[in-house]
Amino acid sequence: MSTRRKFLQQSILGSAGILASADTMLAAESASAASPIVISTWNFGKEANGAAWDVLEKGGYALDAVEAGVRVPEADPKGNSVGYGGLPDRDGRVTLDACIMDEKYNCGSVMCLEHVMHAISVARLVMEKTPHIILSGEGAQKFAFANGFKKENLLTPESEKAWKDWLKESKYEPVINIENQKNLPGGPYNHDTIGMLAIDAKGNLSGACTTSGMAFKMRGRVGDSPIIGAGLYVDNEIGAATSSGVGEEVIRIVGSHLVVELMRQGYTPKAACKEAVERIVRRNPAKAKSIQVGFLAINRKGVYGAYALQKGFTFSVKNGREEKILEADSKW
Ligand code: SD4
Repeated sequence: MSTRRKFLQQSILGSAGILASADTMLAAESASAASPIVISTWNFGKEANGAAWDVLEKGGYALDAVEAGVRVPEADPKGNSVGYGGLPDRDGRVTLDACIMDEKYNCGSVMCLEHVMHAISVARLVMEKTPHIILSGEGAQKFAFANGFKKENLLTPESEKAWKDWLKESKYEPVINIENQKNLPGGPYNHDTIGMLAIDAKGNLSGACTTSGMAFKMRGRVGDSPIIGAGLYVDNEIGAATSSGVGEEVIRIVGSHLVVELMRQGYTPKAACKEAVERIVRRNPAKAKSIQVGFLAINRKGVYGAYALQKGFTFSVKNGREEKILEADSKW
């Protein structure tokens, strides 16, 4: 089939909304690798992508784009799974996990960071200003304050109320697709971790991932999101991947790195995400049925794809031609 015919066919499928089930080929088929694109997890990625796009469309750097993008949900008190307004741990403390990675394997991460809204920007500073990759807890906070970050209270009255309600039974049962649970604070704005991947006009990739982690986790618990290779991985030669869902299951399989390595072996982004999900299922099918994990990936040509354990894992896409929210295919 000629490239033009393929592109037309793809456009028709796209306008009929059928693209969600396929690896999306628009960027690969219709433009060179020098077409900026940004993709991110969940519906709230749409607004975040807008901020990233402001950087990308001016020819800006993918790393600046992903940092600017994920700062949007970090600052939104209505979202209860990222940054300000995030649901606390079982001791009532909001603790943030975040990491960032550029096109040269440079990376930075903060774990269990308290009282600082923009964990992603602290992670970037760890990458750029220290000889280390990860700072955690008190040390991460000290570093943030020393670099001019303000001390802030991240626990909103809504999240505090949800925690107090939770304390009555104190049962730890992670909720699948928390964004669909209308009984939690924030109404339609409940969402999970944001993982964002971008390609800039030079064809370079970067990624960022930031979260308040699983609601009502044990004090000190760290999920996949700030762990390079688990919640996020970027290899400029191949592509990038990120994840959302129950972090423990993602860490076990070093999920995002696995997805990138599968793409290196020739898997399409969606097929790579699917294989990572299947690995979680093979380990413990019963457990896999009761939780959500979703992977989102892009290759260096701009082809992207996603796959999840359960229905309802959405992701947002923006490039020079379109802006949309898609639902990933899923195992169940
Ligand atoms: C974690 N992966 O802390 C994060 C939370 C998340 O959907 O993405 N929830 O395990």
